[in-house]
Amino acid sequence: MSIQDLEKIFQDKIDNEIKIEPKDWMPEAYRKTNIRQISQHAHSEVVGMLPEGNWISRAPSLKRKAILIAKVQDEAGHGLYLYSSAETLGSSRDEMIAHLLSGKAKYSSIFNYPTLTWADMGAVGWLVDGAAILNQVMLCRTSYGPYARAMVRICKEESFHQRQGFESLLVLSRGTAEQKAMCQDAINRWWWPSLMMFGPKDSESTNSDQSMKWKIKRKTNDELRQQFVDMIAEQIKVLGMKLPDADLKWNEERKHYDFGEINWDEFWQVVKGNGPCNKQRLAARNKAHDDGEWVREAAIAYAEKKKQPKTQAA
Ligand code: BYC
Repeated sequence: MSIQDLEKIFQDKIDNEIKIEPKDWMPEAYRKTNIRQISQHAHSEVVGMLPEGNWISRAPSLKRKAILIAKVQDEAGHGLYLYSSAETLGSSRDEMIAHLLSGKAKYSSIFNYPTLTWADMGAVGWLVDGAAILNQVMLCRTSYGPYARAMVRICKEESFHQRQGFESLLVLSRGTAEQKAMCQDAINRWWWPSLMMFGPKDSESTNSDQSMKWKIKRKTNDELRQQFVDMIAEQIKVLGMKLPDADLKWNEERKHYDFGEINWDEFWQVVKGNGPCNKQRLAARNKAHDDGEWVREAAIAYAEKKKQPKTQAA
């Protein structure tokens, strides 16, 4: 079959909502884009454990501690499903992890900000997981089968994450003056970085056009960002707090909230490795990898032993 025939069969499947599976023919660029996006997503889950892990030992009660541990464990699980999904495209896990550890691979900008107070755990759950889930609900319908199926389970867990974040902030918002101030301060610091999670404006998004044609993405960065602003602008009223944007205003004509300009210089600085915690995050991942060397060695030795005939192994 000619390459044109193969491309036609591939695009017809996409147009007819048939998932692309690992053994199907696919254009090299489709394979590469999926490996890039899925591995970045996996790295984001794994690095995302760090800012929250920071508060496990300081959670204010046993209940909050148990919830936070469960959430951080969920993120590890998400990373593992996603690495497995990227592996079905021919990329090895060792290679993906090596790119993360060397700083070559990207991961979400949001995890390069520090978690300074307990209220940040609520703000991360509500805003960061809230932004993540809008993007991820769309990815449940992405065209690559193993990625779409991984996202279904991830979304179920993420919705619990977002709700627990909101509930935690709700408690603070009804607490003492000091707790209220802590809640507002966390919202002030996490709002703009959360909006950046959706990626650059559509006009600056290098991958969007092709990814939309291949139905890897179903909504553009700006569409999802607007959906997020509309959702949060309503939810904040329940908290009785304010979003730190003087330009946030309902636009009756558009039937959407207008909002202020994002600081794109800050976004690109963070993406390039110059955010407040980029170096700290990579150092923590490298240390965890080095400290885990003995586990990998033991697992390989055990696997080798299992391969030997029984008499020899004994
Ligand atoms: N940060 O052409 P564009 C979570 C890069 S974790 C850093 O629009 P695309 C959680 C982009 O990679 C959930 N880099 O790209 C975990 C591209 O560079 P390359 C994380 C960014 O891929 C723990 C360039 O900018 N979610 O839920 O079409 C605790 C141009 O952008 C960012 C995912 O990973 C960014 N924010 O669209 C709590 C979702 N934005 O690769 C919570 C999966 C853009 O060409 N990913 N860049 O060198 C996606 O849906 C898409 O990759 C994006 C970007 C919407 C993020």
